[in-house]
Amino acid sequence: MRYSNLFFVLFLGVSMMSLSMCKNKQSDQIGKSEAVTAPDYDADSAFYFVKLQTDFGPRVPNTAAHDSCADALTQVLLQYCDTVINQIYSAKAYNGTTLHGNNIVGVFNPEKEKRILLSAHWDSRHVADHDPVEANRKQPIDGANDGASGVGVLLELARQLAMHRPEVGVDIVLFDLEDYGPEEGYNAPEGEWWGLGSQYWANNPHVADYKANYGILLDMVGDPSARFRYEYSSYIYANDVQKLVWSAAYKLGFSSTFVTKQSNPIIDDHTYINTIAKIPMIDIIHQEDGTGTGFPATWHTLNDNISHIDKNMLATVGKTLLYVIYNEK
Ligand code: AHN
Ligand code: ZN
Repeated sequence: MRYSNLFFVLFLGVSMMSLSMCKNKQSDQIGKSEAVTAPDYDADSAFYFVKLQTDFGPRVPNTAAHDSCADALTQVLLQYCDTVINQIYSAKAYNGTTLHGNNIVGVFNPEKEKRILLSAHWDSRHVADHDPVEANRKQPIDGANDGASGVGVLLELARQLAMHRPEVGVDIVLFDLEDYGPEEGYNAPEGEWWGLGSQYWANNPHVADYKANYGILLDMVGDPSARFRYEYSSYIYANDVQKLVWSAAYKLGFSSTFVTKQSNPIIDDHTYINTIAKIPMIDIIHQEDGTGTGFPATWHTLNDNISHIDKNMLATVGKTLLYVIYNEK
């Protein structure tokens, strides 16, 4: 399964490359100067990269599926990036379990001073503690939206960056151990139990003295009805980045998805990038009123599976990021 997936990725890479070369040739022949500010972003390919992850089943830390998925993600990034680093570490969970983490980092243009940090978490939650069916609440989840969607968007973005090199440096950091926080009702000891992987990276970046101009975190970007608001802690730490990204979305016609309305602050991986690494980072996260959790109805349930992923929403977010990246000089 994994090898056939890999061949599909390779095939997709080669076929898309030749497609885009044909396109350039054709526009030369017509002789018109197209105002192309960003290359194409392929919705089907982004969806493929989400399914590549969920096909392993839940990617819960300390399981074989988790480790196999790490290998697959590393292989994909190795095809597209200049350098790939696996940052291996351990962290203590709220319940005393020692978790084995792997932050996967793909680097474009390592020599460039000006850099953009792009992130999502690739682990999936160990318990469906918000499932409507009580009997399901100890089951692990696929995390198609919560985890895999953001990673899928970034993998397709990496494929595009390999075909059309950006002028700035780009670091894709796929955080592990984001979603192993205490389950609903658990009396956890005092501590920062979410975002263990980003806390580790913020204290131990993949290169010494790492700097980026700004960062963008993706979390739950695959629901067909996703809406992204000005999440309040991003607003406090990185409102300029929000404005930059939201105005890119507006230019592309995505103003009904990226809305300029403030919403509640979230503790997520960007929290530690802002507070520990001191890199201004926003969270593009789907928040929703009326579900009782502040998040979409599938959040931390068994319903967070591939059947609720919309490839066009993945492309909306991916195109917005590409626009931002290609407009940096
Ligand atoms: C808290 O619930 C404290 N943070 C949510 C972060 C998260 C979990 N994002 C996805 N899953
Ligand atoms: Zn989660």
